[in-house]
Amino acid sequence: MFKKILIANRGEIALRVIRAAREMGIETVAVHSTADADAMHVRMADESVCIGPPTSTNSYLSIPSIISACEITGAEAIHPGYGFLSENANFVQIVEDHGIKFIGPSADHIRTMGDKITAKETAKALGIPCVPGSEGGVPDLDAAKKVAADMGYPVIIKATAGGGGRGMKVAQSDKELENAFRTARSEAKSAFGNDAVYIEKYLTTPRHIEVQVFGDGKGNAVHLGERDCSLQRRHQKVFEEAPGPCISEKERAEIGAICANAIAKMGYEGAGTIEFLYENGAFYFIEMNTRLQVEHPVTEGIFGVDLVREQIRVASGLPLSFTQDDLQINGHAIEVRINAEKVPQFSPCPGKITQYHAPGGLGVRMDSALYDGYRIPPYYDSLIAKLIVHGRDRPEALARLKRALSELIVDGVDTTVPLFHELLDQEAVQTGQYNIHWLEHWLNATYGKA
Ligand code: MV4
Repeated sequence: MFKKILIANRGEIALRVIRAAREMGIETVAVHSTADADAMHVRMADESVCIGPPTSTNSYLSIPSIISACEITGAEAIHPGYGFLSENANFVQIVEDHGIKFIGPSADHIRTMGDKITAKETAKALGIPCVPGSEGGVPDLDAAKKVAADMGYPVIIKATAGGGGRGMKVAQSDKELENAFRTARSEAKSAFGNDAVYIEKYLTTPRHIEVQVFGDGKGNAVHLGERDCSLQRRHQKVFEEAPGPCISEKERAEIGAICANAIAKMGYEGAGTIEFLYENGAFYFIEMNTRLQVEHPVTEGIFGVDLVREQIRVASGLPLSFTQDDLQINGHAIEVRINAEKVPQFSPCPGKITQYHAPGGLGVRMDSALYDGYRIPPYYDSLIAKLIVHGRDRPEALARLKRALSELIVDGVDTTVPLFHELLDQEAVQTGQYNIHWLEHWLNATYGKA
């Protein structure tokens, strides 16, 4: 096992990794920008290294600075958290070239899944059900029209270098396709420097269901069920739950086995998420994320496992500490993302926290790097806390969430907390009858079109 690891991240996820490492008897190195000198992750780690100025490009994204911090402190491995360098295959290559272990999948697996056309081809070859669409990339408008004619409208054009909702265009007809295809291509070129696009049948009212997988890099893999992350605004998730309220035990076992088998066959190492759209009882692969996700705690809640501990274990060459048969779902978990943002515009709201009080009690977990008097810097993501609740069933989890939110105090900045109080009063949220469009429709109906 490693004696010391470096966490190439900040905020709540840096604390999350430090906590797992400490329980395993591993020393931790925090890295930070000058804007984060007073941040909680710096205080909580055993050591820290300043890696640059406030802007991420020159600090949390600076590969030379992070490698140097590793060499100076003698850290043997790097945990990337999520975001920043977590899915950067080039970074992984450089880390490994320096004899440092990257806690996560290989550069090749990250590269394969980062290119969405290759990802889909790989998924298909491994037996994962995919959205009907073009075989690989679509070279020109004529080819696009042929694919659309075969499938029928509506269709969606996606950039291979996109993902997470960036670089997509929907077309309802041949007429619209002309514009959509040209725009998708040129936007992909300017945004990603890669104009390759592909086409899929556009699913009109799906849910976003993602399957948590874990591989040991030696051909063994398990799945940890699904999360429903359909409540999103502009491709930013706001509320996530596990298990999915509309997924049966049979469906879970089937899609889970397909995903675990695929991960085993790939020889994938570490945590991964296979994203699906779910409509009319069928799963359709869209993308795979080769990192630990923000919403991983809901899966931890229902399975009672520490996913970061497992990431560190497999990175050090140890086997997973559980088998598929050991994994049983217990109850229901929900996470809400608390952002320093003003609702309904969701405009960032950095500033000083004048009073902070975290909720507690049975089944309540608060993952946050906030403290009384902390100044939220304006340079980074606006996520300031994740409130995760666990209950014996979904109604209990919802009641617990409402109770925990009522205990929470975050003063000094605007947050998304009032939004969650309102959301919990909505029938669609109470019954779980929502899809990927529900939140935006509700926001428009409640606050007016932005
Ligand atoms: C789709 C789709 C409908 N049909 N693909 C958006 C994020 C990216 N991961 C894929 N996305 C979508 N792909 C087909 N064939 C609708 C979306 C989509 C969406 C997906 C998940 C969660 C929220 C979403 C919001 C708008 C569109």
